[in-house]
Amino acid sequence: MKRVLSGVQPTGDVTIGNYLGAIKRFVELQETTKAFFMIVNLHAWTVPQDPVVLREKTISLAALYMAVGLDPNKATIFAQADVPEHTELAWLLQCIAYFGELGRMIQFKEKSEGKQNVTVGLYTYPVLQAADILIYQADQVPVGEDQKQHLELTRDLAERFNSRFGHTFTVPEPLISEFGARIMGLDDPTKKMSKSAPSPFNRITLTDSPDEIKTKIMKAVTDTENEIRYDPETKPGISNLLTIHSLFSGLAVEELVERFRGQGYGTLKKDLVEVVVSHLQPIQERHRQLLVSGEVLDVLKRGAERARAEASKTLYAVKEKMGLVLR
Ligand code: AQP
Repeated sequence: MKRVLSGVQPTGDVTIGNYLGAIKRFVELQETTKAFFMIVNLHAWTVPQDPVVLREKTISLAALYMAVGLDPNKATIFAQADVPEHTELAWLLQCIAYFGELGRMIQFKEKSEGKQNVTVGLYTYPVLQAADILIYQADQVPVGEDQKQHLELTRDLAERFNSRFGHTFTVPEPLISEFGARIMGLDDPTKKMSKSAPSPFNRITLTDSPDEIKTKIMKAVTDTENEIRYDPETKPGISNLLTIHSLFSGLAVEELVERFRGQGYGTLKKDLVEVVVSHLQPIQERHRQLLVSGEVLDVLKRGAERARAEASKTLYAVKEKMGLVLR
């Protein structure tokens, strides 16, 4: 059975970009693979966090995983900081990673641009991400397009380690959808939708109320024409709305273009509001129930135990090859 690993940072409210690009696919993958889905709360610390909020968001994200359909009996659901083997392996991988290759990471450049006191953690976190993946011998990693470069680094590190020390790691493949791997910001459809974009009008979150969803979609930036057509180059706003509609409604983009032919952007937007609200409402209801049930901490505890049992096997093999096992 193939192994799959992925994660989401508890750094704000999960967006429909995170959902459509990654989490929605986790639910399908848990049926056919040995799956590990984590909440990457150590990665969150690459930028400043409020500890109380971070703890709350971590639990809320675990509840959201379950609310969208992840089943702790099928997939291992855990928090990254509960499995210390990740950071130990990350250190060892840092000792084979090159300074220059980390400096080329686009996310590092984007997140550090114009900032003072950029942390070493922001620079080295792609190596921790590599450790997260390699420690479970993952074959596949379902991610959005923004993570492609980090996955390349993970593959390079795995291959470098294997060629220096003998076969140890599975070299993972990214699983990036052909469609919807990059949901764009509603306020600026030339940039990706993001949890941490400064304006709340950039994103729809999975916990937004129907009114918030309506306001954000109706305000979404489009263009000065009035033709509904899919063309991400010249019509990024409308193309993004069509993409979101298609992924939520299950209707093909061509079908939607046909259905809204000759109608204004307002009609498409109103229909999209209904589609998104009706998809998110049951998830939000289940999310609320899970948060009051107290079940989540238990799931994370059991998940961490299962994850540690797997992770410690790989870590032992690595330490043995590197001359670090003494007894
Ligand atoms: N806009 C997007 N479209 C499709 N997929 C996306 N992902 C992120 N944004 C989009 C995918 O969501 C997963 C979880 O992302 P993450 O929490 O690890 O952090 P990120 O990639 O940096 O996403 P954000 O939303 O931009 O978070 P912040 O603002 O905290 O940095 C990943 O698989 C990602 O590809």
